[in-house]
Amino acid sequence: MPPFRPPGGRGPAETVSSNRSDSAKARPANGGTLSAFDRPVPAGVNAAGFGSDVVADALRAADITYIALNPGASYRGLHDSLVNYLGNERPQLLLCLHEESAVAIAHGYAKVTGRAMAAAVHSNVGLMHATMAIFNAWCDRMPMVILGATGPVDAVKRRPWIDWIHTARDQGALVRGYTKWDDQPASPVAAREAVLRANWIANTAPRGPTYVNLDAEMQESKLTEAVPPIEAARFMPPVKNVPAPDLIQQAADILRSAKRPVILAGRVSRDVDAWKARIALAEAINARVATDLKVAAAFPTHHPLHVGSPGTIGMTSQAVDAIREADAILSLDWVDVAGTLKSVFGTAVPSAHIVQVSVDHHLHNGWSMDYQGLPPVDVFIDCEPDVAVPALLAALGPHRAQTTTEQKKEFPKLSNDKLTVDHLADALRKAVGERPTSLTHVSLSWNGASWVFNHPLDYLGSDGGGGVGGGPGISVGAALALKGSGRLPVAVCGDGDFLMGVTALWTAAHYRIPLLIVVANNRSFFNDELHQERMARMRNRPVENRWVGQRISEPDIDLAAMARAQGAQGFGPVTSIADLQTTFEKAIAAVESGAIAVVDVRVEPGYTAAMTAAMTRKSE
Ligand SMILES: Cc1ncc(C[n+]2csc(CCOP(=O)(O)OP(=O)(O)O)c2C)c(N)n1
Ligand SMILES: [Mg+2]
Repeated sequence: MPPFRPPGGRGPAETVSSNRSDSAKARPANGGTLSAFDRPVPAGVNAAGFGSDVVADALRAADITYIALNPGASYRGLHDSLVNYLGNERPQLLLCLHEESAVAIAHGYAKVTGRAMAAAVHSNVGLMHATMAIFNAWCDRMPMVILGATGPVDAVKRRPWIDWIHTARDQGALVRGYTKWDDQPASPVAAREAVLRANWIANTAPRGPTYVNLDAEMQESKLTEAVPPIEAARFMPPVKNVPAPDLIQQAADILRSAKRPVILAGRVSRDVDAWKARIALAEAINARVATDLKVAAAFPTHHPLHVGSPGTIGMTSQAVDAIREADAILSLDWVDVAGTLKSVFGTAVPSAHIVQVSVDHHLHNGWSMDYQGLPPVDVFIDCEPDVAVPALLAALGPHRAQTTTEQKKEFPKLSNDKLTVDHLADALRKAVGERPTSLTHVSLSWNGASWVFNHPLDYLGSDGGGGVGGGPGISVGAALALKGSGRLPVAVCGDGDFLMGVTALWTAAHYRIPLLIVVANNRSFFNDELHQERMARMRNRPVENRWVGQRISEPDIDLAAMARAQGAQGFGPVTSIADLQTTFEKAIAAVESGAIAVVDVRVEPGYTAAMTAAMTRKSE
């Protein structure tokens, strides 16, 4: 096969070829519209001449569209190759003001597309900045290729002082506990293989971040001989796990004979056909379905079979009751089956038959406990839910969709005359109206009953790792992937989350990535006020001191000004319920004209009853 040439492009003599670019273009949401930004003058380079040119070719062949980065001398060779050899296209650099937002942007992009983009972070220090965001992506099982650099590994080549402090013997050790794979290749050809492997492993379920650490000397070295081209796609074959037929049959038998089955709809894809198949399965067996705000939309929340409303911590009483009464439970890669059962049954083991569909165990390791407790499972199906659900439907045979008597859900009642997060959600819902909308992030104070999820892109899930500060960057990355899709990306961030990740906004402003960020600003790290309240109650100490070391006031921070300072449009602070909807309408108009807009809404502190109850548990 001849080497791939970009259509109408300059087409340097690449050292890898790819036949995968056409399929990439066919994806509906991949943000492929930033080509007008940051155009370098043509460098006239048309053949790989340096080690990092080979790495750049490999990134293009791996179909990496964007590299979110914060720059550094450790990868100045690669940076030059991306700009002057590949012309800053496929992949295109996205400048970020902090490594944490570079990685978060890659995370958000993967949440929409299901595919890895790259993030580049400088030596040990950039990687140190990136770590929390990498952990978030790991816990969220989102693919990305992280490029790093070190060295020169050969001490003789190091500049005094700075190259020494920025060289580490085992830099990958910083992130090995929460990446799927890492490598430090010693030659351009080995680096090419490492990039293809990193991309392949990241995109293969269970997905997650991978890290390739590029020796500065290897990048900057002149190629002494031509690198023989390879056909990249053959080194990244698609991997599919197929369920064992006898286990599917056993699971179908359990579900068919169950009187009160429950489906826990967890980590699933953004695919519309898979969404419909889950609905068909639930209707076929008349299963009640619970969903979870920790992960993206998995089932229509206003379907009669959906129980309660989704939450992040703590479930609604309807979901708890359904699980308590269940005689069969089907987990579609639910994030925490053991914890959910514990919150319903305590230490007792439920008598319901439990079917688990998951590939997650393939990446559990000894460093991170994010794999959660070990649940009792009667039938374990080792594949992704998207594959298992149609197989289960087929094994169930012909069936008639059953009707259900469950009541239609209502939005939260707005009894309080103080401005709460429920008021915020109510006005936002009305301002958004009929527009297709993707909630890219929600605050801890968000009430899952406030919104209808009716499409797999309606909600994209949480930060994954509970690392506060991920919301803005993840939302910028998701908005990048949604750009041009006709969907309105909307993030609802806590003020603590917003403030920690606020510089991600500049990247959206610079590349004209439309996004609405609403800050549920309770002027506090309120989550932890509840924890201090709990401590005070347990120790019989004054509860009224719970705010000390938690409140973000005196001075109040002008969040809209922080947005404006970076080229975003800032609205608020909104302090009255009456102003909410009109302010959101103005902000949405700004977003629809291509801007990133931020609305600061001053809300009363408070969480849902289910969340508060789950958080303030007694220590056991
Ligand atoms: C990086 C990081 N630091 C601290 C915490 C502990 N923590 C959990 S929630 C929270 C408060 C977040 O504040 P905000 O985003 O304003 O949400 P609120 O609880 O006020 O609704 C904190 C500090 C964390 N999870 N991650
Ligand atoms: Mg807060």
